[in-house]
Amino acid sequence: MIMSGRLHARRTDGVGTNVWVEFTQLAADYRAVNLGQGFPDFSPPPFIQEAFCKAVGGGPPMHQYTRAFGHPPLVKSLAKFFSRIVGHEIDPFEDILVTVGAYQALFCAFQALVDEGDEVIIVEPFFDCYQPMVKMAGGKAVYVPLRPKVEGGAVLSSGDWVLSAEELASKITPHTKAIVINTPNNPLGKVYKTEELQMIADLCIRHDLLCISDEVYEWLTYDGAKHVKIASLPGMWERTITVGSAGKTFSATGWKVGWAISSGQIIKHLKAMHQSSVFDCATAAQEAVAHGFEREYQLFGTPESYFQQLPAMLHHKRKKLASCLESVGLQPIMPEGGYFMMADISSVRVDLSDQSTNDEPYDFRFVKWLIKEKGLATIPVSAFYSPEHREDFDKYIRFCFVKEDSTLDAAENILRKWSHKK
Ligand code: IK2
Repeated sequence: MIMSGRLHARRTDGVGTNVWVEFTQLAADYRAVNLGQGFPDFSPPPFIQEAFCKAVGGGPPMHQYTRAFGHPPLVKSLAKFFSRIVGHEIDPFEDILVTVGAYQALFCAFQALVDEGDEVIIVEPFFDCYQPMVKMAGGKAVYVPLRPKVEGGAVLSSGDWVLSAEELASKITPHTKAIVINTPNNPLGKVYKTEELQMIADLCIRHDLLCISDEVYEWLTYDGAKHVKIASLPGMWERTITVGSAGKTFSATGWKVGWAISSGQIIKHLKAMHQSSVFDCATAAQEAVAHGFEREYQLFGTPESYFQQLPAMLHHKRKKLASCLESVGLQPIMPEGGYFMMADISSVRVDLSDQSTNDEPYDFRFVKWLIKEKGLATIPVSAFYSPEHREDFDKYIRFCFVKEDSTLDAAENILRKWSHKK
């Protein structure tokens, strides 16, 4: 019999099942209409599917290992594309690491940059993997919430959630290594304005901090909101790690192609983590994504660009979901960007006493009830908060609107039936 202490490393303590594992399984078990996990249930655009098929038919090299840190055509097209946006000449071979989705880019960043005892400031709500990744790197996560500025009325837009410069500055200590932001934000949909990014940049520069900027939804902004890269602000290129995802960019989340872009001085450390973990990513998928970026480079700013077409399509889906939620009395927070919409459930009266897990946050119990009793899957928003702030934000649930209209209609039917019975 092996002693239990020998069956695991301490860095895994407290890193249990995450919300995706639990709620994706529950949605499948109950065959729920799934507005939970953030993936499109429609196909990627034909040009990227064709690029993938062409890559697969492209002969032996497409089926073998490629360069460990990124397939050359892909790093070249990413460098060409993003140099224009960041306003800095990006070196394809020094400044970019291609990863297994944005997830692995984040993992490499935390492993490569956070030392034992370092503090990492995370803005809440945050994509939930940041916290265990900081912990596994030996660091300490320190949280600062975006707060709704309530001026005599309901919070109607993600733009109403703001970060206090004083509160953020108060979290910085001599141990602080980095600030993590996510814009457009998952789950809130906030798109940081230039002034807000400048405030964060000023603190990073003043205190010599790194910035990890998760920008996987960078092309998805609505109603005139503009995505700005913090790496493009003066003095930020050399201290920002920008994380991106082909999955979100081309509606192909299952391809799991992502990247980290920064100065070569930083990327070389992420490369060390990558080569010692996965080493290499799937060649054909990278080849297809390279074609996608080449196409988008040519069409940039035109109506044919997918980076214009996708947000235009999602704009309608977002409106459709918002009016459905409003009509059944769930107040949505209109997202300025991204895949998701949060809705306030505090006015909904539901008897959750049957939920056996009373020690869980209210929104967890509510979402389980919604899946089991009504057949509709969403995600509890307190999963995107630290344990210390979870209770303050357990009256929201998150809906993904990047779904076929028929899926949104099915969700609407469920909500309408339920609201008539209430
Ligand atoms: N960063 C953010 C902010 C993400 O939202 C994701 C993907 N999350 O989607 C699941 C959900 O919220 O329902 C990632 C990183 C990871 O991206 P990738 O799929 O490229 O690894």
